[in-house]
Parts: sequence; C-alpha cells; structure tokens
Amino acid sequence: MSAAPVLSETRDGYRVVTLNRPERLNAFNIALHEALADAIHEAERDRTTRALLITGAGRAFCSGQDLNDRIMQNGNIAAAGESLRTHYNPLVRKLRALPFPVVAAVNGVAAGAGCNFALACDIVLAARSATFVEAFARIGLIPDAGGTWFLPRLVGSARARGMALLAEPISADKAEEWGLIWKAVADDALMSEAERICVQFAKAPTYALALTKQAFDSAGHNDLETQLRLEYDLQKRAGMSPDFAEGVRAFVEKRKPNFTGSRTRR
Ligand code: T3D
Repeated sequence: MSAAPVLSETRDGYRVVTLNRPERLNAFNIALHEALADAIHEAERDRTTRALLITGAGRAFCSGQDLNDRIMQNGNIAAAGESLRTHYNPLVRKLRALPFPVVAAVNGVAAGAGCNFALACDIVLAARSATFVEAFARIGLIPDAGGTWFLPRLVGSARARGMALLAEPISADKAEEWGLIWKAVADDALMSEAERICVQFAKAPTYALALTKQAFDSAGHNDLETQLRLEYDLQKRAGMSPDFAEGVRAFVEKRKPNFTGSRTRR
C-alpha cells in the first residue's frame, strides 16, 4: 500500500499538513492535490481550527508539478494549463480566502508551483538551507500558481523578473533580505518556530486576522480611496466582534486577553 500523499494532524487550535511524497521532493500529482484540498477543507470545517501549518516531508518542501505525469503513455508530452484550472488556481484561491492564517514552514527546496504555493501562504518561514526557485523557465513554462502576481508585489519588478527569467535558486537568507518571505531560521529551529507562531494564532482574534487578510488582498487592485472605504467597512465588522470588546477590556484591566476568535457576540 502506498503512503498517504498528505498527512494531517490536529493540534490544540491549529492543524499541521505535511506534503508526503518525499521520493519526488513532494511534487504535485493529482492524488496529492486532492488529498491537500481535502485536508484544507477539513481544517476549514472544524470550527476549532485557528491556523494551518503546511510543510514537506523529507528534504524538500515541494518541487512543483510532478513532471513524470506530463509524459503520456505514447511518449508525447501532455499539454500544460488544464491543471491550473482544475487544481493550482483553486488551491491558491482557497489559501488566500481561508478565515485563519496559513503558515508555510519551508523545510527545503521550493520549486516551480511549489515555490508559489508557499508564497500564497500568509507567513512563510524557511529553514536556512532551503531555496526558492522559479524553475519554470528551465522547462519552457511561465510562473504559475500566482507567481506572476506574488513576485513583483513581494520583491519588486527587477527581482521578480530575475527570478522568473533566470530560474536561479534564491537562498532562504536572501529571500528574507528581499522581503520574499517573513523569516529564515536555523534548520533545527524551523518546526518549533512555526509551531510557536501557530500557538500564537490559536489564541489570536481570528476574525480580525481573517478581515486583515481580506484587506491586504484587496489592496492589490484598489486605489487608496477604495481601500480606505474597505478598511472602514471591515473595521466596523471587527469592532462588532467579541474579541474587540475583550481586547479593550483586557488592556484596561492590565491582563492578557482571552480571545475566542469568533465573529459574533454570544
Ligand atoms: O499543467 C502543468 O503541468 C502546468 C503546471 C506547472 C507547475 C509547475 O510546477 S512546473 C515546474 C515543475 N518543477 C520543476 O521543474 C522542478 C523540477 N525539479 C528540479 O528542478 C530539482 O529536482 C530541484 C531543483 C527541485 C531539486 O534538485 P535536487 O538536485 O536537490 O534533487 P533531484 O536529484 O533533482 O531530485 C530528487 C528526485 O526527485 C529525483 O528523482 P530520482 O532521480 O531520485 O528518482 C527527481 O527526478 C525527483 N523530482 C524532483 N522534482 C520533481 C521530481 N520528479 C518529478 N517531478 C518533479 N517536479
């Protein structure tokens, strides 16, 4: 029996999802896509989930599309593109829309769609030995899974074009220096640091964090006036949440807040 392509573990207030095809550096095939979509769906359905941690088994985070699957039985190469519609685009949309933060713990190489999948997460932590490579140009494709959207926004046009057109690996330290990711940490500290962040998120005002994600994503296409109006709408919603009342009371009473993450007052 072959191993499950994705492992999912429930922790106190968050879930850990591990891509589990280490022999292919956790490359995406249909089974992995489907198992990952199921794991994310389960996390979302579980009302106690307040953060998601995604990492890879073995020495890699994810090497993008499994290229073995692109060679058909007759030896021809399958047309690229359809998998974006059926799997990659829904995955990126889902990660951005989840009502809690998603932390990527990039434990090793993140290549192709595996790199952009990591960049779609809210917080990207990387082991110092990890690398980020927009490998697409090496095989005659363009960056997908949101890469052409994320890269220039994160690192600016010059570095985005360099990464995409040259397809050279970027070290975790350089990724942090460029603002591609949140932080590079020592290899043996990666999981403990990612878990520490998820424990923090599990006690956070989750509804406000979900609205914050929404505000940042809209800022990508809004002008300032539209964004100010959106902040007004979202802040009114955050202000109606029990966590706002609790946050203010805790501050005044000089104690730690006890956030429920809920959007409505009971
Ligand atoms: O419809 C569509 O297909 C469009 C969608 C496209 C999305 C994409 O992601 S396109 C980009 C696909 N990914 C790549 O091009 C990256 C391919 N992999 C690599 O360039 C290198 O493996 C890495 C830079 C990621 C790591 O290099 P290295 O030297 O550390 O490891 P390796 O020796 O190359 O790989 C180890 C094994 O994993 C090896 O298998 P073997 O020889 O031990 O049996 C290798 O073939 C396998 N592997 C790595 N990446 C993939 C893979 N097998 C299938 N697909 C992969 N993507």
